[in-house]
Amino acid sequence: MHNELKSRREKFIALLDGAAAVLPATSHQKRSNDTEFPFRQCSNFYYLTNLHEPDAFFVITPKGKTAVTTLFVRPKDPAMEQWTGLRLGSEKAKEITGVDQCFDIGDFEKMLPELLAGHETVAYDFYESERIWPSIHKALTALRRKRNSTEARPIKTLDISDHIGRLRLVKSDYEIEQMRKAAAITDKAHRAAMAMSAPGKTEKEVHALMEYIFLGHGGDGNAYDNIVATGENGLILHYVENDQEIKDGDTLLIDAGCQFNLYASDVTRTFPANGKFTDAQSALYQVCLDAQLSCLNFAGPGKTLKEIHHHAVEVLVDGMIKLGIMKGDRDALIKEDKFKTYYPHGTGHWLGLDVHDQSPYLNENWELTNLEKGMCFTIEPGLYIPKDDENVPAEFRGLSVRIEDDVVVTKDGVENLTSSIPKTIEEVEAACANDYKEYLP
Ligand SMILES: [Mn+2]
Repeated sequence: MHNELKSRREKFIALLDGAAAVLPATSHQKRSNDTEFPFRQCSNFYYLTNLHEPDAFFVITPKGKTAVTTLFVRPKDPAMEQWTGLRLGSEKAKEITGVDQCFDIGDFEKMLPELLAGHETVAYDFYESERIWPSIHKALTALRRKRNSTEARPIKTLDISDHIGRLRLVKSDYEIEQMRKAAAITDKAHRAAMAMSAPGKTEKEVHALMEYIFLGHGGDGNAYDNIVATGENGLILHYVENDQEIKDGDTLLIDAGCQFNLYASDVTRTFPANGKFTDAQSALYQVCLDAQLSCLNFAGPGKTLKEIHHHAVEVLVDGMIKLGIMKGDRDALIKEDKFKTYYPHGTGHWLGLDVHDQSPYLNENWELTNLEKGMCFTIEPGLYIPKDDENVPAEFRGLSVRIEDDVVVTKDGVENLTSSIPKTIEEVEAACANDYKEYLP
């Protein structure tokens, strides 16, 4: 892991161009009164340190071609540890991260001015401003008071959000391995959901089953709030209540992925509650599947997410015209955004430590990012037919379908990391007939 971290830091330092960088860890977030949400480390901090400690800071101060790496963590405190769990302490944290030096967090504000001195620019993620700026401001004020100092002090700021986002966009072999492990657990959870769901069961039971599988097979839990949507709930794109009963004749749209070592998987499948699609459901499903498979073929180095989206829209609109859901000329329907009634979202997003990974969709020259080997993203076309849309044949009203896989760009295409999860109509119906206990830990 040290070599992996070293290589990440070296690439990051090259982007800093001499600027001193300050990165905060996450703190616990209040849930209610004196309880907290489970701790989840800030992805950027984790990317450069591999540390799960809350309330820590990481400072990188370039000196010529190299840089000094300094970490600040909470001190060992047996009394506090009895209540809130073990702390690493500076010695252990230094060992795990391989940084040059590690101090107690209490020294952070005291030492920050001397770390920043000699640098013209201080770099941080502007999206973390609230947590990091107060400390930087204090350090700059302290440096400013040294009026006779001949040493440079920061007079510029640099937003590292896009820099680190683009760095994180291209995954190392180690990272792809973590994403494969997340995908393998997600496979079990979706298979179990297909097998266990039945009329009379509830969304909540399916949600709980998937959580059990994520955790029981060694994952961190879910990578984002599970969407377990039966029937018309599938029309709500971010439905997370998951509290309704499953009814005969409905489909379930499940968008849920396991997080493994903080790496996300993000998978959607749609399947019939009673194990058999109706004719209308399978016709609509097949249109979405055709678009998804076609995008998997189409994607590869040099393409952009926008081109993949356009490709998906073409296949979806063709299919909808065939089913009588849309009428008119395909190109005109696309040009006038008419398809957005039935397909309102994009076809994919970057994937990694964050389920919507941090990189912008534009490169350093503000042009659309061309796909490169090692980039990970999702391919997730969907169709959502409003229940009261009288322009649409009655049998399709209220139906929804989304099919989503996670891919990594290879030298001549993409590899589907979640290809093992049942997807064709035959595969899905067969998976619905299985025994969910097969997938339990
Ligand atoms: Mn997604």
